[in-house]
Amino acid sequence: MRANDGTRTAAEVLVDQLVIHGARHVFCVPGESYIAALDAFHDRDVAVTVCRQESGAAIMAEAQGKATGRPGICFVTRGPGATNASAGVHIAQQDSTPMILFVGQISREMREREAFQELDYRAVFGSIAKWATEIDDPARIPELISRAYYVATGGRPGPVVIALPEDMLVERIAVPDAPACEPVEIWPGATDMSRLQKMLWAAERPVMLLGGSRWSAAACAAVARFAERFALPVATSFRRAHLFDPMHPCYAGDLGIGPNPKLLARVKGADLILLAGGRLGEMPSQAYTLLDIPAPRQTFVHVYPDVGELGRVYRPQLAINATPTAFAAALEGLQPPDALRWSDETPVAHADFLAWTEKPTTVPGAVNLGEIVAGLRERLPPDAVICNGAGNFSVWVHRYHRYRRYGTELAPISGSMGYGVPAAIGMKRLAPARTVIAFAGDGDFLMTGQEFATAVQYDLPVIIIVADNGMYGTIRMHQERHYPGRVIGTGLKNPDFAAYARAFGGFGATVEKTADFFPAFEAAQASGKPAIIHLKVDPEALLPTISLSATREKAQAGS
Ligand SMILES: Cc1ncc(C[n+]2csc(CCOP(=O)(O)OP(=O)(O)O)c2C)c(N)n1
Ligand SMILES: [Mg+2]
Repeated sequence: MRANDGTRTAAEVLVDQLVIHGARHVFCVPGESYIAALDAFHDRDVAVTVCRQESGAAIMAEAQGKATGRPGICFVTRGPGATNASAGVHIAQQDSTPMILFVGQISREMREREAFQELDYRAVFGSIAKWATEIDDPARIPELISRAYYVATGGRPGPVVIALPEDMLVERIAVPDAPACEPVEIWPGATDMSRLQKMLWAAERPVMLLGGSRWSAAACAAVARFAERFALPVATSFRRAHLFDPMHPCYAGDLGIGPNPKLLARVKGADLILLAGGRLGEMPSQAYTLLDIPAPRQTFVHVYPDVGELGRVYRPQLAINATPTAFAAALEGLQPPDALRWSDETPVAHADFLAWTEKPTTVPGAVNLGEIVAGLRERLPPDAVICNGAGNFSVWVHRYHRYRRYGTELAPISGSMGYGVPAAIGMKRLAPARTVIAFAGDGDFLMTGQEFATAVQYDLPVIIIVADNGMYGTIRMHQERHYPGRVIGTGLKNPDFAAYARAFGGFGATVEKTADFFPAFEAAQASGKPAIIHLKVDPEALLPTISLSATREKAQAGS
């Protein structure tokens, strides 16, 4: 109950700041260390989602941050709560997602004795968060929460970790609120844009690559108009395919894991690369082999919202420090040259993409994940959100799904297993009317599968498709490549995932043939419950392009 004397507890001040800055959701696992903050949510218009493990809670918050561009909020307890949540913090860091993790902390007077679950959060999160701090003085809560929002959303977004001493949270204070944070746009200069125009006018074979965060539906639409006016082939970076409509005639494909070799050749052969928003990290650069480091052979234009990234790996001819949203708006002012020398090539690039993704390859076994993903294209609304974690199963998802709208892809750039299930739950909590699907591997699913209970608890009918091949397939693949036939530590004995779903109060179905998937999917939708569809996938179906035995034989033959 709040007092009427103009004072608030520190916990109340904290929760009021979150509301002012726009937080409407919080994901948590409770702990006695921050029970005063939990209580302060009691009378506020914020949906609190209680989770089963802190990694799930942190990933749900990260997924909301990814989906909205505003910090996802997570509360966990000290020590083990914080270390469990670190999984989500690392994802937010690598994926450039705004997020704030609040950690209950021991009382101030016990510090430095290694009290129960005591950790130094500045030290623990120092290298994986954008900023880690502890609030000692309740009077500074408005200032520090405002700063946390600016840090999490500004420049290249990322996670902030804030420790809250238990005794601090119950202190009473009279302090004014801070105004709401307005994320800072960084506009490209007129000189930058005219230099870019000149470079495009001089180009013969330009390619645009899109990646990173800080986009919006409007920015993606502006880029699509720019691409159209310049007839520019556009590719998307690893797990950022939703930034450009794949059916747009300028779309050249997805630079992810196992990309279309024709796309790689096109990027290598380009004379100008315009990289907007992304970092061209290890995955999209194919282990840093795509461009020369530090000086790409191509004319390289890098647009990024953090100067620290410009020139860090690739030395750009033109570096533009700008947010993707501002840069996309500025593109409207560029004029195409009279003759678009590359315009005959753009339809070829798009045709290469269509040919690569149109018809799934045949794979060993009765369940073809490619056909399932491709079959869902026709059945899903264009705003359906597709989530996934990490594993070879995701190669089929990224190759055959068509992310038609901005914000329809929630996938870990950081390659963190266990991402898809909590991401789907976080997304469904945010947008209950949208269709939300998670693809998971058998290994991937059980890293955070207990959050299925959270989906049931909050009545969130997500559909989780588990591709069960009885192994940590990706690692088995690397094993067969490097140590053919020497299988160790990669086999899995799995539960009946459909029965698991039913035991939690959800819908479950098992699919052993591709054709049985679609009726099972319809039944899952009709059930109105959170659902798991257990796909029995043949372990021989290692990748769309190669079987398990062929991988082994190739390695044994030394090729
Ligand atoms: C949290 C985490 N732990 C370990 C890994 C290393 N890893 C990458 S893929 C993979 C196996 C994935 O297995 P599964 O989910 O069954 O998918 P599959 O490859 O079999 O399709 C592992 C262990 C990782 N990426 N993330
Ligand atoms: Mg597997």
